[in-house]
Amino acid sequence: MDRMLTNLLALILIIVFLAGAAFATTYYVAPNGSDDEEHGTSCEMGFATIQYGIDSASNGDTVVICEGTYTGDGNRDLDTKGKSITITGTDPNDPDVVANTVINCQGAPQGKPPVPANNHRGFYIHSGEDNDCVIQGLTIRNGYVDKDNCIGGGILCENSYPTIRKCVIEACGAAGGGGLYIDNSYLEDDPNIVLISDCIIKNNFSTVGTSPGVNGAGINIVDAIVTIIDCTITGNSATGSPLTQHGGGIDCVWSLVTISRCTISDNSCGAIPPSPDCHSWTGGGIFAVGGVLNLDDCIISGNKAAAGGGGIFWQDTWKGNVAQYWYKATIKNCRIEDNNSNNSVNSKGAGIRIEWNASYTPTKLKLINCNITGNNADVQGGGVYSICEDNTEPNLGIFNCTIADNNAAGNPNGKNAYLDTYSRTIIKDSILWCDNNVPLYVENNATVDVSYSDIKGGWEGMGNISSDPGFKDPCNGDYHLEADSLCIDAGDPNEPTDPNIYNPYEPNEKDLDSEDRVANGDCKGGAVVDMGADEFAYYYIGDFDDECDVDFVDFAIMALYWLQNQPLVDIAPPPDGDGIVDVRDLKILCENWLAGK
Ligand SMILES: [Ca+2]
Ligand SMILES: [Ca+2]
Ligand SMILES: [Ca+2]
Ligand SMILES: [Ca+2]
Repeated sequence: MDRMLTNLLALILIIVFLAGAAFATTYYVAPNGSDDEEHGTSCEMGFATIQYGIDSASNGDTVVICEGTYTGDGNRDLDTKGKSITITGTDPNDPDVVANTVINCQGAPQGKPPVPANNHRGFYIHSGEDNDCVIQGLTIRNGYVDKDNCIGGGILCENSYPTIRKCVIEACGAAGGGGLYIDNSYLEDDPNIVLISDCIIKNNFSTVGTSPGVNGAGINIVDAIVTIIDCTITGNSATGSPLTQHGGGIDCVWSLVTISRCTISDNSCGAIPPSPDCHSWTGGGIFAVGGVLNLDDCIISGNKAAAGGGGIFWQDTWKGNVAQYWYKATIKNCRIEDNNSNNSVNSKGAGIRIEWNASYTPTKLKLINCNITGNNADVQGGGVYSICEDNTEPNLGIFNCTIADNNAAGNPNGKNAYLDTYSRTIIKDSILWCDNNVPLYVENNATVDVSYSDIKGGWEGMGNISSDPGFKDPCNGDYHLEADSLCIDAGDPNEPTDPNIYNPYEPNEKDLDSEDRVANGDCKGGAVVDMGADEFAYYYIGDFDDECDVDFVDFAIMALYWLQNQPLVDIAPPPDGDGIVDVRDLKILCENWLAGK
């Protein structure tokens, strides 16, 4: 580009930036402030109420909430009124400051339903706010809503796309979405999403109120596109209704939801007292129906649901506005462990319960690189339970998963995976192992195609073995492979490039530890995928020829490059060397050689 033109463009950009910066105003709200025009200039001279700060602000402005506890009208039921503004604590990166910057809604003072009902939530976002409407660095506590659909105890977000980050939302309640309720009325080709990042959503509740349904105690998502990243969702509970109740941690219906790097733990749903046949008490950690669920790098642990899906319940049946998507789910690099499903005849699938309705095929759920361990169901399928109405094509794919040591009291077989009526499953490069029973059970016209997997007791299919997988320390939850495991380099030699209908692998695939997915673990031949969620890799410094031994051959390779700049053998000083192969590099080589590595 012409240089003068480039300079001109840069100048214009600077002017535009300065103009924007010049007009952006920061308003302050403080516990001992005053709502008048003289105030709002600092934490010492703040407004009294957050709503006054919001009302004073225009697009691009910032409302700083100074440390302290905010109560009463003007400091709850906050309406962002469509503005692209940032509402922030003084230091969202400091958890102590966030903990000291509190919106106490006083709706549910004890973290449970108040008597009489006292309806106040933290924020009501409903005027088409975009991602530049940011709420961050705040603690929102004790919100409660028992009227107008009884949704969104902490935050209610409708038809809007705010960013909520570095917030704590706790001890809030409503029948739907005790912590947050998000309803976007999602429109086709709408690129907007609700973004929730670095938040802690804990000890919220969904309870009966005046609504028969009780769903999504932590977060309830309906007809929306939502991304949840780096959040902890814990201790939330959906109980108390004799009718439907699901989604202790997160409830997703008709939505496109991505959940990454989150911990979803110790959430629960289920009636008190338990009813023997109710089917609705599902999804202690996550309940997802009729949409797209992408779950990666998450820990789903210690959650409970009476009627299956203690960790995760997924169903394709209900049809919503996301009709242009297939109903599908990808659950990748997750640890689904120690979840429970008890006290119901439908206590099936404590780790994950999957239900299919063939009328919406093609539907698919993929489990990739997941550990599913230590889950416990009263009836069937401690780890995985899948059931389908009718179906002819594969719908469940289990790739590179370790499904071990799950329990199901009601059926001695299929404790790890129980595939029921018409379910069509592919299991590949996986380990299904338990101490005393058959880990995989198939009945009622369900089918399974197992290959390159280690199944206790054996299973027909290409490349399958039945050999103790050699887990490192399974009693303490460590399902990594020991160096002598026969699962190492025993997966499909064509993976991960072998095309199949699921195409489960992406470029630069990683295992559950985020280590390279295909590594040469047995020091023979080339790199072959392992069975299970862990890819075992040797790495010996000085083993330049990758045969798992530091020896004379490696010494000879180093000699070849003596006093040269050769990164392959420049191992000193660690980690990246210094551009020359000399006596310091030789010292490390010799140390590892003598150590027998
Ligand atoms: Ca390998
Ligand atoms: Ca690994
Ligand atoms: Ca070597
Ligand atoms: Ca060196």
